[in-house]
Amino acid sequence: MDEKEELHLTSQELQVLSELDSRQFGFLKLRGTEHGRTRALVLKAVKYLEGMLVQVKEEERACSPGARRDICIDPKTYCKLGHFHLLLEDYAKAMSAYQKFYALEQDNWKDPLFLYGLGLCYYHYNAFDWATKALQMALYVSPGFARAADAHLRLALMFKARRHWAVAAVHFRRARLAPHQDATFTRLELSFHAAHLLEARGLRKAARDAYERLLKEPQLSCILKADVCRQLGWLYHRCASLGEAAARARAAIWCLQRAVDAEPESGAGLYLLGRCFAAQGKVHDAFIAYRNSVEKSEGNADTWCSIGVLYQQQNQPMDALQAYICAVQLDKGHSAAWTNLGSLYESCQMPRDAFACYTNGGAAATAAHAALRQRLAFLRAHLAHAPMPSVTGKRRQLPSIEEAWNLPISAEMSSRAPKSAPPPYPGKRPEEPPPLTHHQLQTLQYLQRNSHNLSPNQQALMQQLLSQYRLAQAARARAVTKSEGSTASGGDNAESLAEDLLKRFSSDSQPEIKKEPVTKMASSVSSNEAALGGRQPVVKLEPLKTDPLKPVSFHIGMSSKQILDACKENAGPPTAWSVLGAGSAPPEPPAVPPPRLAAEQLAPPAPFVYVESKREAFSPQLQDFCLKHPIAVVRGLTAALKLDLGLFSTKTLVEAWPDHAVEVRTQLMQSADENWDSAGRRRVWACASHRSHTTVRKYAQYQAGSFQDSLREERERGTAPPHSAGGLSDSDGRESGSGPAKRRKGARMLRFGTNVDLSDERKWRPQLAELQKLPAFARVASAANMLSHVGHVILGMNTVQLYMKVPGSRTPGHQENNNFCSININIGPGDCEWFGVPDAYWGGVRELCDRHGLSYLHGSWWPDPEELRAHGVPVYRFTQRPGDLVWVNAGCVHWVQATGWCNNIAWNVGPLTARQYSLALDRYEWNKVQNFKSIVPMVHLTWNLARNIRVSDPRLHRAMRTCLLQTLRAAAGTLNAVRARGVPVRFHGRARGEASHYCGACEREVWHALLVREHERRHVVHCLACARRASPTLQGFLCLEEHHMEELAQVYDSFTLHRPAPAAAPPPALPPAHTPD
Ligand SMILES: O=C(O)CCC(=O)C(=O)O
Repeated sequence: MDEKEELHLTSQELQVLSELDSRQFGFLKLRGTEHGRTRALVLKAVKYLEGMLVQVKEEERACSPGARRDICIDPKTYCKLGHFHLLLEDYAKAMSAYQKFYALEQDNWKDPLFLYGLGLCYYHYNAFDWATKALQMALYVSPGFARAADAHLRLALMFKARRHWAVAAVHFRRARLAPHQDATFTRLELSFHAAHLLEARGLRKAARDAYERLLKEPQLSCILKADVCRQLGWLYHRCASLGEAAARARAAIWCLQRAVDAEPESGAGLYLLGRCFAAQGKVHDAFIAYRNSVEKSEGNADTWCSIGVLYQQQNQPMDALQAYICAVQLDKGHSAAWTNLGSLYESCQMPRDAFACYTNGGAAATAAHAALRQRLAFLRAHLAHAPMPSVTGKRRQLPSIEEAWNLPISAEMSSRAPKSAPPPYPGKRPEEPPPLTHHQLQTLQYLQRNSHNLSPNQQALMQQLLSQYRLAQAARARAVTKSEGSTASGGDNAESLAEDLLKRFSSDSQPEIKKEPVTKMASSVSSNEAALGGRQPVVKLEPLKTDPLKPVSFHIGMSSKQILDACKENAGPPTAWSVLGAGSAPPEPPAVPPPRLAAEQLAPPAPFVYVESKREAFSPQLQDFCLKHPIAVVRGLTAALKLDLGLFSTKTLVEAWPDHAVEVRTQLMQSADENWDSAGRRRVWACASHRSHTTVRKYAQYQAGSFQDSLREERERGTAPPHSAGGLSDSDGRESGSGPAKRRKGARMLRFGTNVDLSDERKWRPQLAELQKLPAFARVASAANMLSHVGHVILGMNTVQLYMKVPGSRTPGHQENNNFCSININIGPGDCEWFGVPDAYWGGVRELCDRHGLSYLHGSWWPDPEELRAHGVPVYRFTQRPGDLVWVNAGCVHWVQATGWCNNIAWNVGPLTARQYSLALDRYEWNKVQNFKSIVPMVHLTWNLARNIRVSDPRLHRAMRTCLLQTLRAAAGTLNAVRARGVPVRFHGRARGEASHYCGACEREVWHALLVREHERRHVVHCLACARRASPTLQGFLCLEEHHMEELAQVYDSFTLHRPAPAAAPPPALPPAHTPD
């Protein structure tokens, strides 16, 4: 057939192709036979597009520079090509096409179909960081994305694999909330993943209950039932907390046998069954299970390793050796098999080989195994003086490790079945080259042992046998690679399932295709059909559906009438409603800014100011000083204002409200600039703590008891109490002598009483009244504090929180919610030690969190200041004494540890500055990308600020007016969409002090049009995107309007730049700043 004719695309074909993109991935499986026609069409389209691209390139090459070209490539062509390759599961080509689109199209970040496709490619290649970024961006630009369920599930699995439990849970929840018909997985599969998350987090009873609930589901597929039974059986086997040993053993075997029955072709269940039998001493049953497992999935190093263990226990060292060799040949990094081999050699008095095997086990084996480290050290010393084995002339019980490695395995083992048990190796595969016979093997073994002393004929025979053996081995290895994928779930690690599932999720076991797109008659497509060689833009396959409405460009100079009139025509797509302005991409964590800082700049002295009088306390210079620095210590202020800090002492609190709730964090006691894992072995950033609750009275008893204990201990040691200065204060009281040895022996836990809510004005009137004495910029509530304009309580932000501490109590690293500033006063009597990183470097901190496998927003981390400095990130470090106020400026990353016994009080403030507002809004957007709830409703706040204040700073005015314009547009656009679907719209209004609303699905702020639907007898608010995803026609939704449009229009129009009268002469200056002693 003529090439041109072959590549002719009909209008029907174009119509079908126009509907294909990354969204069909997982639904339309073109690899199967079922969709042969569509596959042929997609292949044809790929050929067509590639032909076009080649032609363009050739023309370009032929053209003189600057000459007019008849044909141009629309970047979208590459994107479309990427989608086609993705659907054909040609990931390398898809990736390359998407990368090309990325490079050519500046606004690539606005295209959710591209981002989703790119994310799927990265996911396929296990590039989790990139996949996460692409999928997060797809959901950011299109929260109602049709494939949100799949995107959330993949994000959840990736976060689970990275041990970011909290974020994984958020994504599982969101995947569950997405409409089921949009997903390539079933609800039960999702429940299984969520149950496994519980298991991985160590919540074993909850995991067991969740698995058992799943087993009661009548709709459970066989594959899922096998997964659940396998996981549950193994859980019973591993976890002593799940009951008495014999009952657990029975339950484990029962579950694993059900797993095998449900999925007889999988080796994983059989392997675990073997492990359980072996643990119960049922050697025969264990061998049968292992053998069956090997038959199903020969290439599993875990199984061979366990077989080795069993042989070793049966005193069959040669068989054990060969099984271990099988394991390490399959997985050269299998540290358990190497370690077992080492101990096998030791038991046969072959220390040199033992040493080699232990060493091959690698750092992973020795790091987790103190006895092994000792053994290695011993062997190293011993071998240095030991004679070579050839010198001793002793008969060896086993071949050396080199010999064993080169020796054939399987057939050798076939003649050495454990007594009364069938051999655990697979039979010969017909397609494999014949393995050596037993006699040939023995000959080869003999020749190898005597290789230094062979005649030329013998040499030739050895080479021939060796090459035959290697061919057979290679064939076996090929068969192994083809056989079932990893059965990592066999390991002791509860998280191992994640990787296994990740693979499965992206491989052949996807649910079947739901539908093939129907070939419709083209209605909108033009009659001139595309043909290869036509002089036309290459976007022919792409935009059949374009927005018929003329796009309006909105700007802050427009009046509300102009905006609302324009919105009647076309409010634009929701992607254009960003509060940062249409076309603005969301912020990204900044790289560490140049230039590289010198050593002294990396450890700057903390900005410090001493306030001596009330006048200084109220001077504008004090506020300016604070606003100028990322973090600052203000000493003397509370004394100058005669603040009665005793009102916040433990004694007063107990007298006032003894039963008041206290959240407790149980933490490991450590020195402030170090953070060790719970075993005291490694320095880490992960800052683990266990959460519980108590009362003020009980915590007070603990706090006092802890102090008394410390006094007693010090008396017994005959030294002065370390925390005695100034009552309980200890300015330099870092824990001494914290080497690993001391840590392991003396690891102590402590309890930190945190987030004590002092918001209730009826309960805490005297305390809250006392804080009114502070200057306005530091007060909990003031007209100059943005957070006072929210109009409702945001606990801990525009209300006071109290922290009750014993030495070592830690507040891990963080920026304040939405980058607001914070005020913290140490009530005493002890000190606190603070660390701070300026806002500009927060991206550097986040980068290191990532490297440590920690989630910056959801995780709990305690940075190592030296590591930060080595990364070019400056770190402040200072002591906060009783009475000191610490000012944390917008975006400053900080972490705090008590050195003595003390209480602290803290709250947030928002100075009315452009910097504060922009940082808050930037974080508001970044939180959306990261699926993290912004607890400051920035849109609601912006409108209230516009109602309440006059702004004279042009930067602040522009940023706020942009937000007002964009949200007015969003309000009008949402109402258009709602009305077009016939949804009833009712005025609801806002009650005084009413909390802001958030979408029940995506947790974004819903400011004006609340789409409400009843769910489980509760009315749940949705944003437009999530409502549309739940029901494209918005059926069952009601729209509640929070404001009158006329009022919004009036607020918007009145929000003009204020031009103040010239400033009066400045008041006297503060004394110069010092560094704290
Ligand atoms: O006193 C504490 O531990 C809490 C410190 C803190 O993070 C703050 O006040 O912003």
